[in-house]
This record gives sequence, C-alpha cells and structure tokens, in this order.
Amino acid sequence: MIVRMTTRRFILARALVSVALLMALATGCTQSTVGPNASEPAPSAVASVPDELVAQLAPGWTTLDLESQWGTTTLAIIPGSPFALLGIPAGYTFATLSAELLLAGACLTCEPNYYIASPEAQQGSIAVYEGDFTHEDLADQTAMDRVRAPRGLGNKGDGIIVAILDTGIDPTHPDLAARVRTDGYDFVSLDADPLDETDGLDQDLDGATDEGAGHGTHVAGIIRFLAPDAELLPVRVLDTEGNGTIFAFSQGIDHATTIGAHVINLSLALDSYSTVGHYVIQQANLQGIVMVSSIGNDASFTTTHFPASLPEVIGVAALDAADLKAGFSNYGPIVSVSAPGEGITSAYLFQGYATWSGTSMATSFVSAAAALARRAAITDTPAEIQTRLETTATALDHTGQPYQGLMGTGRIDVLGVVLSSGQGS
Ligand SMILES: [Ca+2]
Ligand SMILES: [Ca+2]
Ligand SMILES: [Ca+2]
Repeated sequence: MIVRMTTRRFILARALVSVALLMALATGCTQSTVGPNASEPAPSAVASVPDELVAQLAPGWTTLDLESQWGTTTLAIIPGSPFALLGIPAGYTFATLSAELLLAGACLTCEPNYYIASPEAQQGSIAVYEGDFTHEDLADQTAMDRVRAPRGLGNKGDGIIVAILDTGIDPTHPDLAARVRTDGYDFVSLDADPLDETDGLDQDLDGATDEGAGHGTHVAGIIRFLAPDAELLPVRVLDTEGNGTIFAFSQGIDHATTIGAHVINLSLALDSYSTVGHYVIQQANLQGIVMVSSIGNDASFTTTHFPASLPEVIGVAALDAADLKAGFSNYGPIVSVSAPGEGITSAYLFQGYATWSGTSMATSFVSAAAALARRAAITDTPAEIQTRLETTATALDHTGQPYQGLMGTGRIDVLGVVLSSGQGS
C-alpha cells in the first residue's frame, strides 16, 4: 500500500509538471511552475506543486514587500486573510525561501502548495458507467432505504445552500438542472464555469483518462435526491483526474463562505495537516457552516486524515451492503457517522447515471442529512448539527470486529435527523 501510494504521488507530481509544461508551450508563456528548482526533492514527504509557497504573512507585511525584497510573484491570495500563494523565484528552493521569510519575520508560517485528491482518485476507484442506468436506479437502491430517505416530507432543504468542493457539477443533468447555482467558481481552470468536464487527457499518467470526471456530479446527485430543494453550489477544486491543490481548496472554502453556503461537502483529502486549509475551515465554521468530509479509502486506522479529522469537520466512513465497514474505508475515533459507500448509483456525465464506490459517496448522504437538519433548525451551530447526526444514527453491531467503536455512532438516519429536528411534516 505504501509503495503504491508513494509511486502514485511521484507520478502525480511528475504529471502536473508535464501539464505546466504543456500549458507553457500552448500559451507561449515561460512563467510556468517549472523552474530551476523543479527537479529538487520536495521539502516534505507529501507531494506539492514545484516552485510554489503558501505564505501566512506576519502583521505589517504585504505581498508587495515580499516581491520587492525576495523577488516572489504573487499568484493568488485568500481575500481578507494573511495567506497568499507565491511563486518561488530563481535561485531559491522552498526550503531556502521559507527559511529567509521566517527569519526576517515576514511570515508566520510557510507551507508547500500540497496536492489534494478525491479518495477515489487516491485509491484508483473508478465509476462504472454502462449507459443504461436511470433515475429509478438511483431512487430505488437499497442504500436509500437503509438511510431512510425522507420521501414526501415538508422539509426538502429549501433555502439551504450546499457547496460541493469537487470536480464541478454538470448543470445540464436532468436530476440537477433545477438546483445548480450559477455563482460557483472553477479554481482549477480559474474561470466562472465550474463545469464537471472531461478533457481527453491523462494528466496524472496512471493509464486512466478523466477518471475523476463526474465525481462532483455523482456526489451532487445523492444530495439532490435526499434534500431535493437544497441549492447546489459547484466549486471546482479537483481536475478531470480527481486531483487538486490545497490553495485551490482554500480558495474554494473561502468562496463558499462568501456566497453564504450552509453546508460544504468535502469528498477529498490531503495527506498532511495544512495551516491555510485549517484557517479557511475555521473561518467557515465561525460563519456557522457545517462541513462534512470523507475519512478516506486507504483501509486504514487514522486519527489525522485531513480535513476529516479537524474538530470543525464531520468525518464519514463507508459501509458495504451488509452494513459492515466497506473494505476500502478508513476508520478511527475521528469518524462521526457511517453511510453506505459501496456500489452507489447516482448522477454522472453524459446526463446519465453511474455506480461508484468510496467514502466520497458515503459523505454525500451525510451532507444531505446536514442540509435537512439545518433547514429544520436554521440557528443550530455546526456542533449542534453534528451532535444531532450522531445521536440519531442507527447503531451497528460491530462487536468483535477490529474497528468496533471506530465507525462513528452508526449509520446515518436521514429521516431520524429530520424528525428529531421537529420538522417532519
Ligand atoms: Ca471551467
Ligand atoms: Ca488519469
Ligand atoms: Ca483528464
């Protein structure tokens, strides 16, 4: 497992360099992320974008100060925050530049622009698209009965905005068209169209082309079914292969917070703690936003999976059809609840439907439940909603199994969440 993951990260880093080269060639621009430091070893075991540094500026320092004193380029900022994404100038590495910035007191923290990915991209779990699935396959799957999908109740999540930080959403999909907001953003391509698209390229050189595409649409389909009146805010932070960066993630959280999202679905992860990532999550939490994230598909015990392990985030593990831990699902004391995650049918590309397995799929059930809880009790804090999700979950008997007590309080009970909120009519 470790060998495979390490190999994959190496390939990913190499592939993104290739993409940057292609983009530079295509645009005639030589100011790409490929520079003299690109071949040097990463400063961390976790792969990151070459020649980029995420700076937390010290009070009194601006990005202009750093540009004039160190020759950095300012690639992006998180508005109203001390965080900026900087291009590392020639002659510096991440290690040497961060050492100087910290020594000079210009920055409080420096970290690499880490790569992130959906758990399915990390695991190599791809969608099964056979072209003949229909909406009924989504609506009638046993997973909907197991989570007690609330059919015909008054609370359908109206007035609630669920941001989906993912590969985008296909707004033309018949299941989704009526609910996709138009003020999302694409922090991968840096445009105002967060379309969940394919590009015909295998950027991460893993032999599968566009294996991440459709992921955000799949997550959105489950949420739309369970909370049919909630508005879906597409925030594209993962590319067609399911990969992205922590800075794009942070910009995405900031965008969802600015728009006024009530719930954020985070079916993605980073194999490290991130200061900028935690900062934007804390800001979102202060605005009352409920955040739900996948615990990962590494089949491992974890206490640190990011961002699911953060106190402001609800961590979700995946169950198989027998309500046992799905073989791929991580587990640990940071899991709040579990949800079905194996063989889940939902909306997909080409206005169709596909089956996909992963903790990402499980997460979407819980985000929908959180949206309904929020609709029922609009002033509840994220912590109160987390407690409601945990206390209403259906307890599962994992007695004697190695992950007993490590799959949260049980299987999400969407109807139970709504009824306990006093808005079940
Ligand atoms: Ca776009
Ligand atoms: Ca690929
Ligand atoms: Ca691609």
